[in-house]
Amino acid sequence: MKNKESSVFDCKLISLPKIHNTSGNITALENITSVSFDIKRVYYLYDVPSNAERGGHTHYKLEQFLVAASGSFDVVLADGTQERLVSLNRPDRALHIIPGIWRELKNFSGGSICLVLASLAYDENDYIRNYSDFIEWKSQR
Ligand code: T46
Repeated sequence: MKNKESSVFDCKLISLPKIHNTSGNITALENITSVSFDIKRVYYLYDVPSNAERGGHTHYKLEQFLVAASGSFDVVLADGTQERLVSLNRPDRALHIIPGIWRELKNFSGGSICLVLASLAYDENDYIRNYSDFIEWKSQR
């Protein structure tokens, strides 16, 4: 599927493996077995004020797994036609965001951490940060 044609419903919630122990749990993620793309970059959002909003952009090529490693937050996905709200609140669940999807992150709980596994190195040229530009680009199918 071309990124211009991607839909919010192509973004899936993925159950991550959890090794349970009475003294605490472990989730280990490896390329291929748990993540459907090669992980080229890991970053995380933290110390986010509860009234702050992150995101507000789309990516031409980047794929990501978003995980609430701690706490919770909401992700609003848009594809130019439909919107979808996904709440993340478990470290053993990931939201797979495919290319060509607008995302906004909000309602961060205190102490929350948004862990991101990404398929590419950072490249500002991979972003569309203006919503009107995004809508125009999506409409050029
Ligand atoms: C996404 C959400 C969930 C870098 O220099 N390297 C990096 O790897 C990243 C991610 C950011 N930056 C710089 C670029 C900006 O000057 O850090 C600054 C803040 O980045 P941005 O405004 O893109 O942050 P968010 O939280 O809005 O978005 C980030 C990711 O950029 C994005 O891919 O999906 O987290």
